[in-house]
Amino acid sequence: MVKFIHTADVHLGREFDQFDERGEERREDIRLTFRRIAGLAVEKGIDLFLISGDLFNSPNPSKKDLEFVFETFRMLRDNNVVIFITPGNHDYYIPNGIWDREFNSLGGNLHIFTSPKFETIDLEHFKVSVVGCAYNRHQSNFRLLEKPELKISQQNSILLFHGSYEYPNQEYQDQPFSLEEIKRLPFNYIALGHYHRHLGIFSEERKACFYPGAPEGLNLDERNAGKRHVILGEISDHGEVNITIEEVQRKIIEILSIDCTRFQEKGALEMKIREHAGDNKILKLNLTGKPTMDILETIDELQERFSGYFYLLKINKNRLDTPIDIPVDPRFIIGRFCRKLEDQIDRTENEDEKQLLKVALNLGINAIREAEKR
Ligand SMILES: [Mn+2]
Repeated sequence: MVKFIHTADVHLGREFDQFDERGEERREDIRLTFRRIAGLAVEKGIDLFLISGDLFNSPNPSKKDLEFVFETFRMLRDNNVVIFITPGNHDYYIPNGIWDREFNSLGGNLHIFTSPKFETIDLEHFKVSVVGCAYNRHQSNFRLLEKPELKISQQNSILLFHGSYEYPNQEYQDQPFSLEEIKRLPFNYIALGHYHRHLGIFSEERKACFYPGAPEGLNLDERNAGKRHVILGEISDHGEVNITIEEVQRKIIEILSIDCTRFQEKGALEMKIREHAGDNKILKLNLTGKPTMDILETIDELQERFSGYFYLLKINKNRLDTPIDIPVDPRFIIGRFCRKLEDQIDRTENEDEKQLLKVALNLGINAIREAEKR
């Protein structure tokens, strides 16, 4: 029997532009989560540690991240864990780059697939052949899994691959493959990387294929939202595969849309936001719909009032429509302003421009009201 753990898309050294002043903390989060995954491997008595690409965010990671990974790998080696890595499209292989230089002293406990052609490592002791290849950025559209040349001499086998599974609303097109192509491969387990969303492609008695997903959410979008996982697996000597999935994240990203049209007064809107609060929560809040004038006025304060309820709160007001009870009385500046902008919005055909004018109208309303209070 062989036991493995599978991760991918850790993206150590990620820039985290969307996370404001929290960027450095998020970089530390992914380090700690990666270490947690390594700790889990030791705790569970894992034999093989599989990394299916994009361990680093770039082919030239910082010294700090390199040292961190080296330390983690050394800890794994000292616990008899064998590590397999395929470079991905972010940390792609460069001759004499990090994959050639940095990890040599780990010896036989670490295998990096540096060739764009499939390479096989036989582990007779575990009755398993481990196959992998480096992501080939010079031929990223090539369908490597269409007619792969594979050498498998052991009874059981594992493939590591960094590429894009084609399914409706697919996200990327790097080293693409179809369900048909991947289903006819002979492996007991296929360890995929590239998609940040966790995705099980198939899980049968003797064959399983998974994307673990990024172990921490990396962008403020649906693909990176929700709980994050690693995959733990076992292959028996007879080839039966057993998979379990473990949650590993430190922070959870949530993307929430609130339609302000539903709320008559601000208390109800605030209650709705509070329902989603959490110390480890990164909330991206998209406000939509037609607010009342009163709600529009309080929206500017929401960021400040609710920041403390979340690890990070990002409010997007740019999708809001114009208020329901918009003032149009021409005796007042605000009425004339609103009429003028509404006229322009009506006349504009381009949707982006329309939305921009709505943002301008909403900002203008609050600015004028603020000025009138003084
Ligand atoms: Mn990738």
